[in-house]
Amino acid sequence: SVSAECFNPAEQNAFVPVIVEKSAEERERIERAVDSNFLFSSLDEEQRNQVFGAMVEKTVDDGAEIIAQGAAGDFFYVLDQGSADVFVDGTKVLTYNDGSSFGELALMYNCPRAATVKATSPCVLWALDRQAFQHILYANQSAKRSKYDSFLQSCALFANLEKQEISRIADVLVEQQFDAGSVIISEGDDNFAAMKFYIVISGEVEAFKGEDRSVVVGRSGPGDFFGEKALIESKPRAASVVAKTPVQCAYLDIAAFERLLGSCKTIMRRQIDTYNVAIETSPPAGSAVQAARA
Ligand code: 1OR
Repeated sequence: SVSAECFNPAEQNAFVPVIVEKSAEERERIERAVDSNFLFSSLDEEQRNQVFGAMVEKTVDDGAEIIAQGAAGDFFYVLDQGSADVFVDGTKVLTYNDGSSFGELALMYNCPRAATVKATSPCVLWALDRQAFQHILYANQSAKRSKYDSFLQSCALFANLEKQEISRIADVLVEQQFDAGSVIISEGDDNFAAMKFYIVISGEVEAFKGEDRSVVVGRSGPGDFFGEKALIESKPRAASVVAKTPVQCAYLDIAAFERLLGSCKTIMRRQIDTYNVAIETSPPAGSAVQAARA
């Protein structure tokens, strides 16, 4: 097993970012590709410029192995155009399409590649080398560990996890704010590659069924989670989830959810089992049942 020790930028020699000139069109393509990506979500403008500057375009043919499980980590990739499959020990576990990113684990934890990623069409990728990744992207990420460790430890869902496992969740979660009234999850959505699992940090969300969103089927508040059902059951979103107040959430993408929360699925399934009962009885606000049926 691999240590959860983070790369510590303070221990490294001064880093001089390399800038590879980009056209406005190229820059726009990178921006679009990383729009919803967890590693880019908390960068300021200068850091974004550094990352975009350091990225190099790579093209690969259909069938090419972009990453080989077990190899040393060299690059982090953002998929600009094309599709790729992910294999762990020879079993296909995930499909990536435009805007997906991968190859962060070996760079974050200095461990061998955890999966093989193989192009299933001609692909255009943006590659960020290890040094730039660690200095710009990950230096920024690791601050979240101290910020979120204790909150996550207080969540009932993670009660059975080791401290190191919780730290790894903190490393990859993304903060997202929602204004009151914004739709976080839409009923019927079946775009699995883009699906997320949410933990409520502050505020309250409500889950609705039906187009007019008149029937409330659940509420979640701080420490509750939602969005697990579609991921666990591989079914479209069963309800819409809307911010009732301004809400601060932390989310994991589907790959991180599968990788890090496998052992929490029993607890989640127990919650899912309560949903059908709760739908008829319209549970009181604040009870834990509710983590939205989505
Ligand atoms: P890496 O640097 O290890 C392979 O290179 C990449 O595949 C890895 O970073 C992730 O970005 C990506 N387990 C491990 N790595 C995965 C997984 C994964 N999915 C994508 N990658 N899964 C867990 C399997 C138990 C699959 C989750 C759906």
